[in-house]
Amino acid sequence: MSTPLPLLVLNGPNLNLLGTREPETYGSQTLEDVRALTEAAAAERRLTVDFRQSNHEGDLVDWIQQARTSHAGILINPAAYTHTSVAIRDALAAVDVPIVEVHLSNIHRREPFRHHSHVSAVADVVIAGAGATGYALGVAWLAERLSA
Ligand code: CA2
Repeated sequence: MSTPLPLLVLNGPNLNLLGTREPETYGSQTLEDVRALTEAAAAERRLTVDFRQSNHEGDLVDWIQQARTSHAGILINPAAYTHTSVAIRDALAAVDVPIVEVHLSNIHRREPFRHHSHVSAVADVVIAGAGATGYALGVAWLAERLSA
């Protein structure tokens, strides 16, 4: 049997600062902690993860485009680009793999400018408010979808 393609896990701007500020909103885990729990959730299901973070919209667009041929599914926390980026939305719409949008916080319980996501309309699944566990939940859904 051939090795399955990895899952692409993308993290948008400022998520590299996780664990350093605003623990009441984003939890106290660092992005490295989130990487570890995401990799563990994937490994339990015999999948691997390609975990990346960028503060630059173009990097995220390039990586999404590349995933068309190199990854089995995408889990993305677009961070602030959730609410602003038509470019990320369009890139995701052009990829024919399952897509999970994840947010650490419940964006609908926060400021009105966070209530709209450009990404949700092109995501298969949206998870918000489960903290870092949302990444593991997203991996579980992707694994189930890919095995179907
Ligand atoms: O809840 C989420 O996961 C968000 O995607 C996080 C974004 C925010 O703009 C979205 O509305 C919701 C912010 C990520 C920045 O995270 C920081 C963590 C610690 C210190 C500073 C920023």
